[in-house]
Amino acid sequence: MKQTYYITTPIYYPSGNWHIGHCYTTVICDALARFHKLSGDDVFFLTGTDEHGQKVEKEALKRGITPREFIDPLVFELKDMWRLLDVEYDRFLRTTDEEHVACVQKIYQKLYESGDVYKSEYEGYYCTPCESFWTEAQLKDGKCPDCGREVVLQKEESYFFRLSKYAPALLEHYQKNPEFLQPKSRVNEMVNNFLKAGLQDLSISRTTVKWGVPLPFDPKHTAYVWIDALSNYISALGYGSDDDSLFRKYWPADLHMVGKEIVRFHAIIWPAVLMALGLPLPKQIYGHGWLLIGGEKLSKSKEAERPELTDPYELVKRYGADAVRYFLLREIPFGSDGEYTTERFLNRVNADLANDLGNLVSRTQAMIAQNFGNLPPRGAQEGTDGELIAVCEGAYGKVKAAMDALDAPAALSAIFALVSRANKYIDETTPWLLAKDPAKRERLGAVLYNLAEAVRIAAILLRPFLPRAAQAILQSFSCGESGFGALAFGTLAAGTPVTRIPPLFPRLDVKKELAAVAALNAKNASKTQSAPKVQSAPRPEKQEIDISDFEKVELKVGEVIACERVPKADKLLHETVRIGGETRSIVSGIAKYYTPEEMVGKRVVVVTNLKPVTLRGVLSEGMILCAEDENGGLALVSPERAMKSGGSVR
Ligand code: ME8
Repeated sequence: MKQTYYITTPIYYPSGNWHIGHCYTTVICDALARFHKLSGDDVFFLTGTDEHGQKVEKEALKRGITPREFIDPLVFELKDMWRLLDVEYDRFLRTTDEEHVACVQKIYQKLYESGDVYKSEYEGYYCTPCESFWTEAQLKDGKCPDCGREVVLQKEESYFFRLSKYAPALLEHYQKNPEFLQPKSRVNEMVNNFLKAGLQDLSISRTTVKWGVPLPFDPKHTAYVWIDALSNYISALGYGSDDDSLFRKYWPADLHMVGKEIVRFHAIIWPAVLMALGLPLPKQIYGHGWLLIGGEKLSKSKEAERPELTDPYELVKRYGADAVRYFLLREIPFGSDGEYTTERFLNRVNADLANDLGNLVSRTQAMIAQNFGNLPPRGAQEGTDGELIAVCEGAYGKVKAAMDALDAPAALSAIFALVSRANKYIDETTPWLLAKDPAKRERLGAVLYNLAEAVRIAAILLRPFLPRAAQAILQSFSCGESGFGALAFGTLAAGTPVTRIPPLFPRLDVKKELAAVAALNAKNASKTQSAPKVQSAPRPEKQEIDISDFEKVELKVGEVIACERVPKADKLLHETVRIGGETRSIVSGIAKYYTPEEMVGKRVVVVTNLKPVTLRGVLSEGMILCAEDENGGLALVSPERAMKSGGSVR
């Protein structure tokens, strides 16, 4: 029976300092979502951005721009990162989305009316990077016990949530639902350090932070950013809105996947809020470990001290999305921390992807092409054929059991056991010798058929993890769309066209790569380490014009660096355009004439001083010029020679 599966990542702070550690949560969720989709489940995979709060307000102020100007380019950059990594979410929620803001207000109103929220005064410490409150007793050496950074003493009027009231019910929920929080090691901390020690009521509004959701019953207060953020898991489904069909269909969530440092918010505060709203709790919260460098949590601020390649854009550019996904999904023992080094990454890619998988695919295809052209007939079983077939047939059960336990490394290990068995089968059957003896042609055909099936089955199983490589392999066996329904050994028919593909993962020269990475890091070291990659430059005050004032129009050359379709708007594309030193979000009505993939990399002419507008909820800060034919067909206007982005058009 088709089951619903609702999976969420945390929503990301628009910091811009993305590193490979950030990709971990979302890549795992993407693999899980793809696995469930291929299993026939009705999946809703949610991710997004956590855009309000003091941290963003301060960063924008520092740059002399509005919070919105600060976050918009970063949000597009994050979306671009997910696109590069082949993350296929069903919804990207921004906490600045109108529906989310309305939902947060409804939640506050409901809690206020039920008596779970009261006004008092907050006096205590606040950690801005973590956006969390602490008492003096909770501090570690006077610093934030979570991140070790400075805290500030805060005293202000605030609304409080009666968190203390929910401690007994939460404790009971933990006792009755051992699967609620995983891995088990995280339960002790929550139960012993927090629940049994007794909970304090939680300050849930700020008067000193303006960049937030105003409380409906007292608008000089804004919502505490963690309550705002956690609410995304239900606001994304339309909770409290006129159309809550998604909420009724998908809630409670099957899985909130989060990093271990934010388990406390998800496993105590969020369930208490849900209880107060009278809503069912998520079925499971999983607190995964961290990617470490030198035993410490990988973070961008320490990059200068740790000369490793941690930039996801650079990693994907050099080694491809599948290699990055594979490392994250295979190398880190699930639930625990795992060390990251560039060398470890390169060795893993070489050993498993270039050697084991890559060689198996290319040897199998080359031998079929050289000896038969198309796929030979299956033939009779002999020797170790039965062993290979048994491994192929048993692999799905192992992968499924591992994925049900959320253990991606175990799932990949089962698939690569199949790959290894197939490589061993080549050594056992020595097809290159069979090829020399015309009397053995039938046996050669049978061996190659068995290998082709092993490769095809491995590729289907790899689809959630290495979507690109899996697709390329399956297409080369003329079965690009195969899902889990096509796993039976013997599915491929004799005569199926088999095309050879270029090496999927060319072998990397580790020494050369490490030297290139060192050179790259040295080049970047001169730049400010903590500066976001894409920054909204403070825009000079400009007179905004209407299109009729054409003479005053400012035109510039831009480069499209990312592009996606605007959901539920079949004419619109949403481009991220680099114009000199700044990045803009632009919506254009050209979806009928260009695909998002075609747009990326195009040099275009942009009207840069047009009044910004929001189209279908997406900010448009300019207009891309097009030529129109007599039938209304559109073609982009581009400089005739390669011109630098940012150059003016006169
Ligand atoms: O926490 N290893 O957002 P965020 C593994 N906005 N995972 C890591 C990591 C590392 N070195 N560094 C970061 C927030 N992450 C809040 C969430 S949800 C209602 C609000 C993971 O941008 C981190 O554990 O700081 C988290 O899961 C994700 O990146 C986003 O972190």
